[in-house]
Amino acid sequence: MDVSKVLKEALSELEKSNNDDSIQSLRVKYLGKKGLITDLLKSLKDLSVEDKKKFGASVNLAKEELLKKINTHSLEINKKNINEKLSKESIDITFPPPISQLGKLHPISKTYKEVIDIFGNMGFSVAEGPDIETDFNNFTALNIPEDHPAREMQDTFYLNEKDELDKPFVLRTHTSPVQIRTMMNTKPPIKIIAPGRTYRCDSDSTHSPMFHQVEGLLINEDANMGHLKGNLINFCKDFFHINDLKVRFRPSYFPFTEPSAEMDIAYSIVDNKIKLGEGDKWLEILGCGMVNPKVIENCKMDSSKFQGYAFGLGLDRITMLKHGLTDIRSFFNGNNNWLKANGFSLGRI
Ligand code: FA5
Repeated sequence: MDVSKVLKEALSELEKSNNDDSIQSLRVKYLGKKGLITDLLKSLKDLSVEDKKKFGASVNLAKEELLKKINTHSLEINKKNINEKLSKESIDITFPPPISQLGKLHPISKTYKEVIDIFGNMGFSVAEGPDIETDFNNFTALNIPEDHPAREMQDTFYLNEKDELDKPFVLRTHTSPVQIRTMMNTKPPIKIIAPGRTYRCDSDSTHSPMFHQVEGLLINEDANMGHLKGNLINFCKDFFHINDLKVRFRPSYFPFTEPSAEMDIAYSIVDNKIKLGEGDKWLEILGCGMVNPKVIENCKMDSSKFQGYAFGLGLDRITMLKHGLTDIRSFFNGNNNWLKANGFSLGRI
């Protein structure tokens, strides 16, 4: 039988095969157990030694060539078919997803944005500080020396690593260390807010080990308590959307402000729900005061020339109040159904 004729036929059939199945059938037809080329090899046994050598070599060459061509053709066809499939299946990443699959904005993210917008409109810019702080920035520079009872009230998490003063790093207990960082690095006038994560060893329905605060700091030559109160009252009216919001400032104590106060907003319970802004009950939302001259001096500024005010408010708490949410832990347990029910549509921010 003519080997080159069989090979020619096989190669021409291969040329026309355009999918895996037809290539596989061709392989069986020529190289399978009962294939045409295999038959040629089987016929060797009837030949003389001399012919066996010659014919055997030519059949083996044909077999090798066909096998090689089948493999190359198969790879090419696969590549071509995949590319065709991909071009048909291409995804338009600019195409909006169905409304039902849109994500929701977390209530705290919404508060974050609103707080920045409202204070931004009052001329405050945003400053940032790290979650892992030095003992000096978080406590000492804020006039909370070692063994001061105020450290007890803000018990927190310490790292094994130590800072350059040989004190362990601490997860910041409030955003107030951003006051120190800003005063150390900026010349007055200073007018910043610093929103961010904070940490304490607390956990119940109104206290979370990780929560959020926003710090405010204003330093110039003539700031006074009246400016502080005015700005905070305006903020609350804007944030809670209540024009005649009833508030009060209650004397308090923070080592880093003097005098210090806490701001409460009035509320009442109507039909088992909190009604904000009026009534005879009070909810604390923030701490504030005039920056203690000792803190100004700790930051290498002249306290006989510069003065200012600071405040720190709990973002999680005002979010709960505004949206009637009762358990702070629900913010952080990653429950997607909760977020679907309590999050905000991205179109409405
Ligand atoms: C402070 O943290 C002061 N640094 C605030 C301050 C800044 C006063 C500048 C004066 C000048 P306080 O510990 O009260 O203060 O916390 C402020 C607010 O953080 C609280 O009113 C509350 O809303 C919130 N807060 C405190 N602990 C938690 C907690 N574990 N979980 C959720 N919110 C908390």
